[in-house]
Amino acid sequence: MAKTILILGACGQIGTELTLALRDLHGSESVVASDIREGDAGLMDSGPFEILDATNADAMEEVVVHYGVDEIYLMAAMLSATAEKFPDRAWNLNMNTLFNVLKLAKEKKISRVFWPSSIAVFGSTTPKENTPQATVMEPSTVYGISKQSGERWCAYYHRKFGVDVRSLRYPGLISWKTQPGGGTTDYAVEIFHEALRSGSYTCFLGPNTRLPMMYMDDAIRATIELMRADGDSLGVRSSYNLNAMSFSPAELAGAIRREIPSFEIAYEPDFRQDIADSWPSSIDDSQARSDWGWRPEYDLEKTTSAMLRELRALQG
Ligand code: AKB
Repeated sequence: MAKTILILGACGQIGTELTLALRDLHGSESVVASDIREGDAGLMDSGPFEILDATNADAMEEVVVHYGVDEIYLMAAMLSATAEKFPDRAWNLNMNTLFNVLKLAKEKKISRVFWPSSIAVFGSTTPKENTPQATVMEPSTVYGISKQSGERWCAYYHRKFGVDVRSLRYPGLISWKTQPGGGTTDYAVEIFHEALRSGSYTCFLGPNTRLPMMYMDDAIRATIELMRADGDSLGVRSSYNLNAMSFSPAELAGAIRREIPSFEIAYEPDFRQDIADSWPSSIDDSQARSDWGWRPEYDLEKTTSAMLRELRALQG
């Protein structure tokens, strides 16, 4: 029998594309999307959808039992910039949803869990270049603290109860289908929309702030490859470092200017600059490469061309 997958937070930036990719792979009826609000037509019309608050453990269990769910992808989260404004809500959402899912797995009501972590688990005392898989981790943001705690809980549930939980430390994600919301790396998506709309962009990070980034197609492929990997080969049950490229706002503006020579960028750093300054500039993902064969496909040039091409096509 085909397995049934539940996506929590299916209407967000990653959730939308992940749901569509998993429906392509496993068939529409096998992938149940859920969120606290409805998503775009592409998501709503392509398979089953449930309004579900992932902090509500009973409601989650009802959906799991009703559909006979085997695997959960928990994509609901409050990102770094918003979490600084609403620390209590961020902690509640980011932690309690994870506990709800891990508990279902511990009780053998589901068999596998995906939970996203982030480069935000690192802090200013972490080596900034080529940040290793295992290193000093002293996150300074509410979001980073919740992700680091979540990683420890994932490793604990795996070791103590045999829960098959798998996780990636996503860098900033660049996508054209759905906008991000409330992150520090969101500028790298906004800039493309503004380049095409107005020909200029004012960036909330300074010109030389280099951060790890990834095109969404790579992130979705990484997620699916990790979830299909042989569990015995996975040496990391907290969360894997994942790398594709690193660039600064000035470098991204330069790549856009190669296609739109008149594009202009200005800089007005705000509170998100401090968050970005505490994160790594580049990531060592050698363990993901050796354990389950991870290889990125999109660099800065390829990402820039794909984003401009797809957004232009959307505009018609
Ligand atoms: C954010 O900026 O908060 C996220 C992340 C790096 O996890 N995109």
